[in-house]
Parts: sequence; C-alpha cells; structure tokens
Amino acid sequence: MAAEDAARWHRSLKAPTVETFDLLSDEETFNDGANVGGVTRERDALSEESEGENDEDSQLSFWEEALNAEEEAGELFDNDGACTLEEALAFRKRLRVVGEDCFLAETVEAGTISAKKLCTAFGIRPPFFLEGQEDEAFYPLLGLGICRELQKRVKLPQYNTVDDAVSLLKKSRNIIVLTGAGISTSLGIPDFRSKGTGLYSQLENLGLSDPQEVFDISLFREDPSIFYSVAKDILPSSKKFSPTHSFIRLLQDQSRLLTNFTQNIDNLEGHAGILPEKLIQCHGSFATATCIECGYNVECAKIYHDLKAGKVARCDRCIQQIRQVKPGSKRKRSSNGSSGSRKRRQSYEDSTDDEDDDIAVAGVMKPDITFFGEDLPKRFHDRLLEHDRDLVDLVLVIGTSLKVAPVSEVVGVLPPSVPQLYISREPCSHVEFDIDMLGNCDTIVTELCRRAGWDLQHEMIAENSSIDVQLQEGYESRFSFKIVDT
Ligand code: CNA
Repeated sequence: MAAEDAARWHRSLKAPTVETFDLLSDEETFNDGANVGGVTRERDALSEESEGENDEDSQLSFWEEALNAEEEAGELFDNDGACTLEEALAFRKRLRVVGEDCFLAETVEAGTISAKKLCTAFGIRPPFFLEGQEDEAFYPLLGLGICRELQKRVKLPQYNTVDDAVSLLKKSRNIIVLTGAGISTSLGIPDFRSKGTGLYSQLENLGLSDPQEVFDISLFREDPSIFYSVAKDILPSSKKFSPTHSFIRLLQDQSRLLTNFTQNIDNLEGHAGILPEKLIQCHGSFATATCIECGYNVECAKIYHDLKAGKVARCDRCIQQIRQVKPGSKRKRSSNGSSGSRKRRQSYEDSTDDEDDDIAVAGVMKPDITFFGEDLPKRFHDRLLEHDRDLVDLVLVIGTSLKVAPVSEVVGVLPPSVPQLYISREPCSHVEFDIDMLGNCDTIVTELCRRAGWDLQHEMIAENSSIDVQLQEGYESRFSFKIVDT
C-alpha cells in the first residue's frame, strides 16, 4: 500500500471515531474529569434517535446494530468470514500490547486480514449496507470497535477463578454491590431486556416501536396511561425478597457492604433489611409518588390500587383545590347517560367515576422513579464520587445488563485496580470484568456463600440441590452455574 493511501485510510479510520462517538454519547464530563454520563437518566446509546426519521438517523441505527453484535458474540464468531472466538481474543490482547498504530500496521495495513473480518474481532457485525463494498468502507467501523476496546477497563490478570471470587469476598471490607432488575426476577417481577420474559419483549408484542418510551418523561406528561398500563407488572405485590437480596443483607451484617447502588424501583432492598445509609436507589422507587402539577407528595400506598388496576392516579390535593375554586360547577354527564349528580365521593381512592371532570383535570401522580430524561438523585453522585470511590475494595455487579447511563458508567469511574466481579444470566460484553459468573444470581450467590462457609438463609434456597460450575469454552474467567438436582 502506498504511503499516501495508508495515510488516507488511517485518517478515514480515525476521524469518524471521534465524530460518531460524539453522536453516540452526548455525555457531560462529570466532576473532576470522571465521566458518569451527566446527571440525567439516558436510554440505551443511540436509541434516543428515532429510527428512520431521516437518512442520518437510520444510518445511525444500522451502526448501532452493527456495534451491538457483540451481545450475541457466540453467533457472530461462528459465521463464515468472521474471526473465531480464539482469534478475536488474541487480536484484542494484541491491540492492548502493541497499541493502535502498530496493531493496524501489522493487520489491515500489512494485508494479513481484511478490515471487514477484523471488525468481527471487536464484536462488530458487518452491516448489510456495506455488503459488497471495498474493504476501505469498513475502516470507520473498525475504528469505532478499536476505540471502544481501548476504552474498556483492563481485566486484572490475578483474579480468574470462582475461588478467587470467594477469596475476594472474604477479604473485602468495602464492597460496592451494583444491582439491577435480574435480582428480582425470581420473585416474578419481569426485568427490561430478557428476551421473551422482559417488559420490552412484552411491549414489543403490544406494538410499541420503542418500549423505552414507557419510561420517557415527556411521553408520560403527554399520556400517562401508557406508563400506568405497565407499572402494575413491576410493582411488587408482596414484601418478599430474593436470596440475592438476602446475600446483600449478609454482606451488610458482616460489615462488608460499602453501598448497594440499586437501579431497581421495587423497593425490596428495604424489606430485606438493607439500611437506608447503605442504599442508593439510583432510579428512585415506588415508595412515594408526586403530583406532576402541584408537587404534592404521598406514600405510594395511597395510589396503590390505581397502580395495580393500571388506572392513572390523580392528585387528591389538586382535586380538592379545584372543588374549592368552583363549588357549584356542573359535572359532566357520564358515558352511560346518567346525570352524574350522585353524591360526591369522599376521596379519589373510592371513586370509580372516570368521567369526573374535576378528577380529569387534576394533576397526575407520578411514582418517584427516575424516568429517561430526568435527573438522578444527587445522593447517587455524591456517594459515588465523594465517598465510595476512595474506599471501595471490591465491586460486585449483579443482575443488570448495564445499559442505562449514567449507572452503567459507575464501574468505569471506580479505580481500575479494584477487582470487579459480574453475576448475571448473560455476559456483559461492553465491560471487562475480572470474573464473570453466569446463570441465575440466586444460584450463584448460594454457591459463593457455600464456598465461603457463610450461612445464607432463604426459603427459596433448595436444600437438596448441588450447583454445577463450568468454565466456559474459550474463556479463562467466565463460568456458568447450574443447579443439579440430586
Ligand atoms: P435489564 O436491562 O432488563 O437487565 C437485567 C439483566 O439481568 C439481564 O442481563 C438479564 O440477563 C439478567 N437477569 C434476569 N434475571 C436474572 C436472574 N434470575 N439471575 C441473573 N441474572 C438475571 O435491567 P437493568 O436492571 O440492567 O436495567 C435497569 C433498569 C431496569 C432500571 O432503570 C430499573 O428501573 C428497571 N427495572 C427495574 C425492575 C425492578 O425494580 N424489579 C424491573 C424491571 C425494570
């Protein structure tokens, strides 16, 4: 390749990297340079762009699709024309050892591999709109993949096995436990993204093009009934908590828990006995609700029946105020033709009359959960950056796909020398953890406790079962856990 050509493609490889990442992440730099994605809860990267609105938007969504191929890495690496998993891991390692320039020089530039194939080593599926094009067309995408890889925290080589994880647990005194919806699914509360069972799959089946819209604050203001129609599924109907909640409580009882950052809104941590000073509910919770018009704040128990019935809850205080302002005003006729003159009910909770115009104009009650587009509680940032970052000695991430910013960036702002462990059903390919433990989190924490010699008590832990742990093929520190009935 002529020097001029090399310089040209190198430029084309690098320039869009910056440009597209700007588009990808519109993030603020937070505090002293630590990037936790600003203060507002964000939808999955790129998905705020509505698809197909114009060419640029639809092109972006294709890029997103290509970049997210890593999610189904097994399928990607099995394809013809793609790197094998072993090759992919070797390329990634090599990139870190020799750096970007040298890596490119000895691969694509030297002609030992095409950019299209090398993309697959970084979890990128060559998009269909580049099919049949010259290899140079894949350079920008390869640039993105390389940039993403180099931004990842580097795994600590000394921690690899499940017993390493157990030793870390036993010696740590300041553990950050970062949890997501996966720790409550065993109680029948669906998560967001599990295929088939997650809320997003259910909403897609209902024809919603972007299920995240349910939790979008501007849409809630426009039409709260969409949110109310699904909120009942996440709202727990009992105070039961899972064995994983009990495990976090156990860490607290052993004075090992620094903070439980939870993205969950089901409020079950409190029922499990996690102390308020140890708990950050990053996305708020269903514990209380606030009127979006007048700010009246109530315990969610007050609107529980409406929530459970999928009915938009209105503000009692607004209703009272409206009635005081226009005491003799006429009431709307109800749809069944009655005059609507029957006695006004004492409170909204007792009312079943959807046609009540006072109620219809009263403010809507919004449970105090953080919607996309809303700020996270200040406590989240203060605790993480002003307190925990200097103290943490182990990070345990459980039952989250780590796709919602800024919580997804917590692991990136903690000192990279602090070990990080991951427990979930699916691997999380955009973060480099030291040990991945895959399977049902209740099963995994049960096994960790057994190996640690800790007595984890919970009615859902079956006594007569043993847990099979297997190292996943092709990986040095990724394990699958399964219950084997004995
Ligand atoms: P998510 O994106 O749906 O990810 C959940 C992750 O947990 C996935 O990777 C699953 O594979 C995994 N998982 C599911 N069940 C299990 C299990 N039994 N054992 C191990 N892993 C499991 O949800 P995230 O928590 O990552 O996303 C954050 C959102 C989800 C937050 O904003 C929450 O408000 C929201 N959410 C909360 C709840 C709740 O409070 N229970 C329910 C649904 C959604």
